[in-house]
Amino acid sequence: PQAQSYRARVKNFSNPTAKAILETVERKKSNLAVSVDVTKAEDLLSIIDGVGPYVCMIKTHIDILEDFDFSLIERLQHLSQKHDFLYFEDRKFADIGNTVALQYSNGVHKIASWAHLTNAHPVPGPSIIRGLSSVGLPLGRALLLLAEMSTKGSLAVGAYTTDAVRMARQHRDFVVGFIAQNRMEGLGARPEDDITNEDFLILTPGIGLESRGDSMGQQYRTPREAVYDSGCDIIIVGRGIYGTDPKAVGTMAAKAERYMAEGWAAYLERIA
Ligand code: UP6
Repeated sequence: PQAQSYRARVKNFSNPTAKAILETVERKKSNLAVSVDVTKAEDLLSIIDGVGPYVCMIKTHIDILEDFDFSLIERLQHLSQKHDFLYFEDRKFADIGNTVALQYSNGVHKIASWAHLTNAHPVPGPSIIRGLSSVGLPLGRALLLLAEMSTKGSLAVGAYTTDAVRMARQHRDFVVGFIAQNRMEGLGARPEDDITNEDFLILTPGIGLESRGDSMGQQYRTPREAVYDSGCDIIIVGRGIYGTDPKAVGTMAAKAERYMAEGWAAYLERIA
């Protein structure tokens, strides 16, 4: 998959969200997802409107908004149509199947009703996938497992990562890839597993051009390190784009354009 174009990989997936992600990346020539981690709905909307032309995906932490109200969802959906991108709610589910199914469909956020993609920690085992897919699969949604993390001292390494990939392999209709730092195809495959055309989407956070980390354990790589050196598919950039001033939308748009260009150049170099 590292050497195949995004377009050629559409056929490797049965899940409609996975196909839509690859098609959007190809159409917009952007493998950039912007993580908009702000606490005011108006800032969220204005940043999304500013960076929207340069992204294939917007990643949210909807639960950090101080003024969330479900009417916001309609405004978010309007922006995704205007700018042609998908929503990834970075919920990091981590409970038993029954509980995550309720968290995914209910509560004030009703994540499954609007987020095309969400993610889960594999720590509870395969039951977390069954719980989430009972809600998301009929809606055409998709799930990523967190196989690795970008933080210093992460416990998601070695056998944990391998077992995450094995879990995903058993649920390819709904689990379309990973939050990870590296490619995962074939990892931990058993003789009975058919991995000939195995393809996972690798979305990678911990991306920055101007810094190598923060004071709380985050570690950054450049778009080229992630996409060319490690073969990741989509770069996730947060503070590197929205910075410290949530009102400086013009600056953010320029930064998003730069990350998009670097991410795409690294991809073209990779498939060349
Ligand atoms: N995120 C990581 N690392 C992971 C998983 N998720 O940073 O392994 C998420 C964070 C944040 C974003 O929750 O929303 O990606 C990274 O933000 P930043 O670019 O501002 O550091």
